Amino acid sequence: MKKNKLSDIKLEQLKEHETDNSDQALTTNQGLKISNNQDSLKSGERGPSLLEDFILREKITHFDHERIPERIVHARGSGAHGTFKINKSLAKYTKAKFLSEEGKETPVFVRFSTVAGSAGSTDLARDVRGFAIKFYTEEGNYDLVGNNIPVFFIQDAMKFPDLVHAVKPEPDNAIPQAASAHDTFWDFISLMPESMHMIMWAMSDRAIPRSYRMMEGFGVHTFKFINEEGKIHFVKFHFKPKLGVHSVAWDEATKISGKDSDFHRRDLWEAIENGAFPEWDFGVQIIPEEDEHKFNFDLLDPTKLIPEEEVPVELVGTLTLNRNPDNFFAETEQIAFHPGHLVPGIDFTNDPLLQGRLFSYTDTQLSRLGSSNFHEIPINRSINTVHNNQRDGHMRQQIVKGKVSYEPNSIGGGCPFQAMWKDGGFTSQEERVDGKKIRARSQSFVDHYSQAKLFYNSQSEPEKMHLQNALIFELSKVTIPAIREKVVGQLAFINKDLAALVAKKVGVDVTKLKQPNGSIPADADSKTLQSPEKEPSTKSSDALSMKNTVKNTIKSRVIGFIMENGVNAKDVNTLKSKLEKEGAVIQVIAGSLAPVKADDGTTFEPKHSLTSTASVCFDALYISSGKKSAETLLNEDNKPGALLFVNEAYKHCKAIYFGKETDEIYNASNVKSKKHEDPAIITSDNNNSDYAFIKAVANHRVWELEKDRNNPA
Ligand code: HDD
Repeated sequence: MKKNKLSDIKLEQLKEHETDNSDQALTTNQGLKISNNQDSLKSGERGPSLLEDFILREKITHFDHERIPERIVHARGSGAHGTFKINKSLAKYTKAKFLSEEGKETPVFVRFSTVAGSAGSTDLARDVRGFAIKFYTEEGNYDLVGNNIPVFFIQDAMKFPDLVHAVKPEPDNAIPQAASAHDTFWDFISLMPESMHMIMWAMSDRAIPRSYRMMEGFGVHTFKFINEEGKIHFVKFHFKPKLGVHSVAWDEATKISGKDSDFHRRDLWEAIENGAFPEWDFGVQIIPEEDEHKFNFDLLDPTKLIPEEEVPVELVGTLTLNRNPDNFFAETEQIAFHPGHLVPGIDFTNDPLLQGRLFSYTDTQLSRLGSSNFHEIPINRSINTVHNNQRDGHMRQQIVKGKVSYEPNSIGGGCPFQAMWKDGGFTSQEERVDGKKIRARSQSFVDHYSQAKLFYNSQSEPEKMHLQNALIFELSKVTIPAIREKVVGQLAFINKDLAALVAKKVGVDVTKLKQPNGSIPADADSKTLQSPEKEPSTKSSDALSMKNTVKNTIKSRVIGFIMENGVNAKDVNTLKSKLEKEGAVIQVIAGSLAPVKADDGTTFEPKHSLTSTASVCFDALYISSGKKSAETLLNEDNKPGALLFVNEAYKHCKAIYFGKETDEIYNASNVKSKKHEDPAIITSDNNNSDYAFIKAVANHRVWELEKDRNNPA
């Protein structure tokens, strides 16, 4: 990594706090060397411990206080350091230096998260993912606290505690963990029509990503850019992963949760350790101030996105993650984000969800991190020195010299002094606010289904099927029939076929369906459930379907090479080096962890045995060439494991490459595709089979063939 100056400053700042224990004696917190860390101080060998044992007391006391409250939402997460580079200046729109000086690199820390689960919950929950970025700019910290979904469930922060209470484990028995598939969540949703757009996203494949590295990031709200002249543009922030947007199947997600519940955390960590640095293109949708009311929705409404067909995303920067944290707690856990951490040139809007967030984030850090001095924790410190008159408080670190802690002052020569706008002083954007004090929702926010329709209409057939199945799964866990009915009633406003399909599976009689407004349609077949609501201005948007994502790389994809003794070393090594050249990660899987003896006397070291892992943990499989290897994989010991691998990978539409002389495995498996007809099933007699395999892995999955392969694995 080529370090620029700002990255160096952040690195040095963190380094000051690093401790290396190599060659060091154990000490107490006071620096006293400890000679015995095994036994407490006792009155006689078999006697009681002594209160005066300050070493034992210190150790136990510190241990007793190790835990801090987990985040009320987004408790489960993983983070990494990196850089943000602006490739095309945005000076026309914003005076923010990190966005306006072309080529400038800014150090960042990014934390990804799930929302509902506890800190120890599975990574593969069906959930929204947090995508929070702290930019350590020379003008102070700028935080973009976004998600992998561009809209939100609710329009006003007033409803946030209700939403979170509804999705979290139910209060009487604390069930279920990290899941929205339960009564209280769907009860709330059924009564909140504004949530339906986000529900479409949350039930789509976006909620079960293959990797944090393969998700989009969105600022969600509309923000304001202000340039040197004080001119305003509205802006939406986007991050598009260079590896494309990819997901797993729900069946895989549930199995990965059992096999490796740290799947996303491990994936991010290993990719960075292996030098496969995750990258995103940074893009903006810019709307001139005078166009604020040009849309058929309100820009302040966080349940709406701006279709890329209406305002294209201009790609202007690159986000790269290139360094794992040294200490999870010190960095990933203690990082404190806040949408109100701004720099000059960026301001918020009157979006009522964002306005409420501006209060919540500092407030939560006070109980989570325990002190108003949380900004002094190394990961939270800005790279420019903080100068102000705030003082004292728990765990104060800064030693501010002199007598003065007030302003104005003459004793301190008037310092620290106020900075003018032209000198980088932040000024809130002047805006005429002239209205009645009112506790109400704007009429311009009353359109709850049009963009839900846009999203559903934009999905490919397999994506629609996944979304339907997700709704069926979730609603089938709802025990109260009236809630299921109400949700189906909501779905009917989006798409009558979707509603009818879900209704059938969750035992809802559409003829008796209550409409959200409480009326029961007189002659209610699925046709009469059609919504009278507004139609979306854009009918379908390519950007909303993962079908149209990047599919030209196999970088960092994990490919399992299944093999046993007698494997064809030449074939394995040739394919391995071709795949590695493209950036893929190869892991050998065998009947046991014993080295595999190849046909030429060389050996391969298995990373896994057939029983220690499962196909759900891999992107693609190679059934390694070699008759003897194939026969051994089908012996009594290995057969169930080997076939389960192949059958599950097939069911999940992954690329499988049958090497030479492995026909027996092909024939014994559930693979029904005719040779050469299925782009994901490669056999050694395919034309240019190695290349065909690379192409199939890059395609991620053949979801369009999924319907035909729901055979038992
Ligand atoms: Fe929030 C954490 C994203 C609405 C209150 N939020 C949190 C995190 C992310 C988001 C990514 C985790 C940050 C981290 O990794 O530490 N939140 C969002 C988005 C929202 C949103 C994209 C809507 C567009 N949030 C929202 C509202 C409120 C909060 C309306 C309250 C009124 N969010 C919080 C919080 C959290 C938080 C309670 C918990 C831990 C934390 O802040 O530091 O303050």
